Amino acid sequence: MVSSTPQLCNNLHFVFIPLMAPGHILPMVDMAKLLARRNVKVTIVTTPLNALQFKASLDREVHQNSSKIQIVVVKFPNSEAGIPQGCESLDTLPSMDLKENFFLALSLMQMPIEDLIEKSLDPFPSCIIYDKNIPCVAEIATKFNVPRIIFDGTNCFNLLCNHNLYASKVCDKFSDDDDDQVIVVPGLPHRIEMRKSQLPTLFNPGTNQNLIKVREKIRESEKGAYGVVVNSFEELELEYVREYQRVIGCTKVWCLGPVSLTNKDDLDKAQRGNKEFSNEIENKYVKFLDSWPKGSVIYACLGSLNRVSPKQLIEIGLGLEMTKRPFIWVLRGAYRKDEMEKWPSENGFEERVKERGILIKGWAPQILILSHSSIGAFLTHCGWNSTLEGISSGVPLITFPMFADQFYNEKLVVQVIEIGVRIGVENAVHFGDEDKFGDGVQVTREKVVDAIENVMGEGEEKEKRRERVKEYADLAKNTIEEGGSSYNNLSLLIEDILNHVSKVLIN
Ligand SMILES: *[C@@H]1O[C@H](CO)[C@@H](O)[C@H](O)[C@H]1NC(C)=O
Ligand SMILES: *[C@@H]1O[C@H](CO)[C@@H](O)[C@H](O)[C@H]1NC(C)=O
Ligand SMILES: CC(=O)N[C@H]1CO[C@H](CO)[C@@H](O)[C@@H]1O
Repeated sequence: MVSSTPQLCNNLHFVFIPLMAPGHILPMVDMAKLLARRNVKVTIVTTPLNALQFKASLDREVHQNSSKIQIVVVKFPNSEAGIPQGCESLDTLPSMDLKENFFLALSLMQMPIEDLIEKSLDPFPSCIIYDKNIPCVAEIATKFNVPRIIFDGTNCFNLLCNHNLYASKVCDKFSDDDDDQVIVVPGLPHRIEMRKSQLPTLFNPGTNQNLIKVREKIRESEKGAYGVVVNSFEELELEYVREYQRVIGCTKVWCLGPVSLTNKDDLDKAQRGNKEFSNEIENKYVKFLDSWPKGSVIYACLGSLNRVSPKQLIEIGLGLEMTKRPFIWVLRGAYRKDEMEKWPSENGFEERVKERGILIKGWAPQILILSHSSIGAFLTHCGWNSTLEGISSGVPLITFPMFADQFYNEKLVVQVIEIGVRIGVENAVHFGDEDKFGDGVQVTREKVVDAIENVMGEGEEKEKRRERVKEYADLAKNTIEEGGSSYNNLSLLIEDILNHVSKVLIN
């Protein structure tokens, strides 16, 4: 076991290379902390501006827990890739037309990262854990003969759906005009029906040839990975973990989540991902939440990359108003943001709801809010990190998926683990398609109210759903403690790399 070989363990060095986008970096930083707490040296490689985002939280970690974790920065190739200075992450790109440039920047980081590995990382890396969206790491790992492990950022349900759809080629039978037809995802324990447009871009490649090439490269580079680490846990989706492990054969699957539970104390919860977050604002939210009864407040947040049209967002706001229930509504959105930020005051909304509603126009301390006992429902875009944070906090979900893996996550939440209710989104809104559906309203205020009542109201089914999500929250807490499956998987991962390193040494 790990503990019986302390010297070797002392020589282990895991290198993390996260994708520069908050939803991707934060879970990887948490995973890195978990490893460092097991006495394994960890280096997180990122760019200067991204490093600033989690530096405070890491400093505290070093101070309080483990000095075995460090950040090493590599310059972001702004000018070489044609991306404005000051922008080093996917969510701060001034326009999504620059997405291609962003992927170019990632590939340009290959050389500097190789340099770093060759000249400055000590001990020499035992393995690299990286975001699959940075496919050049496959070449780096091959060059240095280091095992590479993919961090995927989703769950095994997702991975299995993609794998089975891809392998069976069922999507090829459907053209884009066939969007009313449902595709049944083959080989799953549940009957999961999807429309083609709701599937990730892998199956809806669009027309940008360069992006299609990038995606193919990513898909290609997934082959030959040593393993996959997943921010999920076996108690949540055991059938799917087992089946995914079975279909991908010798690539190992370690479920290590929910990694956000590493941040136990409130200061860390609030500070996560935001260096400037102040106690004053935190106190304001906590005071508001303290003033409402248990399970009575709605938390609505559609994520940092949301593509919802202003008209649709307004419909959500008016729905929240109609419920007469207290709420916290996070309005940070990437699409036509300025327009939307003016609406609450110009329309009089802010004034009308001021006794029972808080609007957050910037970053929100999501874990801090969700883990407060007065939160009774979470209206979410179903990004995986948010979904998992909701589940881990024992809060039932109202699902409003938009694109990428979000429709899969909706199925998992509503149909597989049955802890949420659909709000009724039918059409995916991919980047660039925001105005495709007329004024962009898919979900009326009445539907918003219905879904909220369906989750928060009285009744046996609703009560059961609330109990179920509380049970999953307990399982989530236990799984990362000693004896839990995620805790065990982390031990097994360390042990596996240790064995691998010793074999390489012997040969
Ligand atoms: C330090 O680790 C313990 C558990 O190992 C955890 O409860 C605590 O929150 C950690 N401290 C910080 C600052 O993360
Ligand atoms: C993760 O842990 C479970 C049991 O807790 C085990 O069945 C599974 O094989 C482990 N995964 C890996 C890749 O070792
Ligand atoms: C804890 C964490 O990583 N939360 C992030 C999850 O993703 C949303 C965006 O989709 C961010 O706003 C959260 O900060």
